[in-house]
Parts: sequence; C-alpha cells; structure tokens
Amino acid sequence: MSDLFKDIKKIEFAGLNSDNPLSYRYYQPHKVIHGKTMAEHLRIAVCWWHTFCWNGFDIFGEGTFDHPWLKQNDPMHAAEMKVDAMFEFLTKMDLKYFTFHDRDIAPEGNSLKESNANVQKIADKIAAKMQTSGKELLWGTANLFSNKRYMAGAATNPNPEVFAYAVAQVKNAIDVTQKLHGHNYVFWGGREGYDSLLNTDLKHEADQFAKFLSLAVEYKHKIGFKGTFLIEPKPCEPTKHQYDYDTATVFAFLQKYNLEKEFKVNIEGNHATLSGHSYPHEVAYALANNMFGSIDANQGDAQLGWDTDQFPMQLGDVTQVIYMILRAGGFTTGGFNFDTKLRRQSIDLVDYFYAHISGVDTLARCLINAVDLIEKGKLAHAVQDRYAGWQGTLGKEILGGKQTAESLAQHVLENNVNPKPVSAHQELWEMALNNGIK
Ligand code: XUL
Ligand code: CO
Repeated sequence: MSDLFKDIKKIEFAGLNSDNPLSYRYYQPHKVIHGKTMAEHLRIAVCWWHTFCWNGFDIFGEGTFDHPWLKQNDPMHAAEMKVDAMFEFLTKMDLKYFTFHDRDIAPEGNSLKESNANVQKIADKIAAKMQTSGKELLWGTANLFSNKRYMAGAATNPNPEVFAYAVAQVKNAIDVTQKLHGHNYVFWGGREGYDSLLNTDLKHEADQFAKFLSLAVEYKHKIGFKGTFLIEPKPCEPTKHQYDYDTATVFAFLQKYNLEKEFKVNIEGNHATLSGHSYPHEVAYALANNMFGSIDANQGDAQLGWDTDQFPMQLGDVTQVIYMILRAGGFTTGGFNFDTKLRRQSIDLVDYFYAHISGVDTLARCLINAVDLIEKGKLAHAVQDRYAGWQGTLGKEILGGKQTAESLAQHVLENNVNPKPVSAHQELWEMALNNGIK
C-alpha cells in the first residue's frame, strides 16, 4: 500500500469516551444491529471528485490545497497517485465503497479516443487494487459538464453533435462501471437545464433528454449491465433551472417517456433543501413511488443558497432518513456516498480524516437512533393510527373501486355521516423523534 497518509493509522472504534479525534465514537463496521452489520446497512462510499480532484479553488480564489497528487506535472501520473490515495484512504478509514466521474479518475485527452484510453488505463489500476483490497464501486458516472463543449448542456444541447459526443462518453463510462462491477450508474444532469427561456426550446430539450436516457437504457440491456441506473435530482446550479429539479419532477418526466421502471434516484441531502424541500421529504417521496436508490449524504448551510457539499451533521434529518430507509427494507444496490468536500481552509491531509470520521459517525449514530426508534416502536403509531379508518369497510370499498361519487353521496346523506375532527398530535411525534436522538 502507498503511504500518502503515512502519519495516520487505521481508524478504529474507540467509543464515546475517546478523546482521540482520529477514532470512531459510533461506527463499528462489523457490529450487528437490526439484522445486519453497520457497514452493510450504511454501505458508505468516498467520492473521487471532491476528495482527490478538487484543490480548494472557489470562484473568488485559487486552490489552497498542496497535496502530493495535486502537484504532479504529468496528469496520468497524478491520476495514478489519486488511485493510491483513494485505496489507502478507504483502507485506513475501514470503508468499502468509492464513486467517481470518468474525468475524476483520468485526464481528458485530445480526442474521445485518447480520453477513453486514459480512463481504461486507470480503470485497470483500480481493478487491480479492488482485487487485493476487497473495495467496491458503489457507482460510476460521466462528467458531462466541465468541458466547454457542454456549456449548453450535453443531452439537451442545441447541437446534435454534442449529444452524440455525450452518448459516446456515457457509453464508455458505463463500460468502465460494468468492468469494475459497479452497483449503480448515476446520471446527474450537470448542465441539463437553462439559463434563459428566451433562447431555449423546452419541449425539444425534454425530448432530447429522454432519447439520451433511452439510448443508455438500451445499451445497458444490450451489454447486460446489472447495476441500477440512478438519476440525481438538483434544482439549480450551475444552470438557473435544472430539468431534474427534484424527485417528483424526475418521476413525472420518466413516466411521460415510459422510462420509470428503468431508473431510481440518487438523492443528495442538500439538493433536496435547495429545491425547497427537506432531505426527508425527498427520501419519503422516492420510497412512496418505488424510486428510492441511493444517497449523497451531503448537507448544506442554512445561510447559503448554494451547494456547499458539507459533511452531514444534522442528527434529526439523518435519523429520520435512516428510519424511513430501514422501514422500507434498507438499501438494495445503493448506499451513503460522501459527495462532500472539505472547507477550503482545511488544508491539512488529516482534515480528510476528521471530516469523514465526523460524517461516518453521524451516519452510524443516526442508524443506532433509527433502530432504537423502530425496535421500541416509538413512532409506530404516528402513521398507523391516523389511517386506521381505511382498514374498515368504507375505506376498503373506496380504494377497492366499489364506491362511486353517487354511492358515496348517498351513503353520507342517508347515514348523516358527520366525521369528528381528531388531533394529528404532531408535537407528540416530534417529541418522540427528538427524544430518540442520542
Ligand atoms: C453535483 C453532484 C454530482 C453528482 C454526480 O452537485 O452532486 O457530483 O453526485 O455527478
Ligand atoms: Co451528488
């Protein structure tokens, strides 16, 4: 193994009394809780992009990080070092999964052929590392937004040649994901949206987008890729309006084009709040519509209206999210991905560890909370009792199609139906959730 993080030893569980910041307080990967190990429940991944590619730049200032893999003159050599950094980091953190965009793992060449060759070469190195380490690819994806050819979108670009280029790039990214046995493949519509309606043909762009997804689906089935296709909703940024606004919008779009059976969603916590929803809302909506796939565990900052990609600390939201996921049977192919980045003043290598340990412990702590809420049945009646009436004759007949508007009117009039208002006890359930957060 490389020694890029040579001053840091493997992170171990040390419990709540530990004052060593380089230890887990909650996360015990092999501990069985609610029928599975913590690692199996959470399926935690580290992302390539923000962790090893971003150098701390923002729109007002240059990169602030000075890490070895960011200082190499030869981009392929830098790419190889990033592979070493990822696998050393996963091993030291005792985490199993990773995620990447094609352009994160290997530099873009002078042609797509050259770019594909770069990706294949680094993928071979990744495959070898996976073999010896047992680490796995949670999802792969294509970066269809950084290169200026995509400034007006990829699939939704007014120029069909850009569309063709994007399809060709995605084909290669799916091939690589399949080769590395990826559990999922993600579509985030980086620049699929608009900046001005004055020069945008919304209907045309929607048709293009659907065609793009259909071609990917067709190809997936042709090559027998077994992973799940995921769409990652986000309402804005970089464009002022992104077409995959939120889960409901994605679901409606997919249904219009008969694609809803082919995709699930990758929900990112802060994208949910940017769309004016809560993080639990997006998860609940996805679960309710059989669209739930995976999660990017990022949180935002309540004072900032952009995607800050911070490590999760919101115990209430995360507990509620894990509670819902567990109640629905847990992740299948998905998991919790840290699509998160350090603050640009966190310039030491050890900051990667502080950040991820904090994030992993948030997930583990909220898993423990959620299991406790479930096993003690603290919230069990919140929903069950409220809808109990639907288990009675009237409820069953309505939903079973045995009633019409006329028969219901007759029923109400003849029986002088006069429903009594009942309390929803919202504060009682909020108290139950809050008291369950330990
Ligand atoms: C962008 C974002 C992406 C996707 C994958 O906000 O979240 O990293 O997760 O393209
Ligand atoms: Co994301």
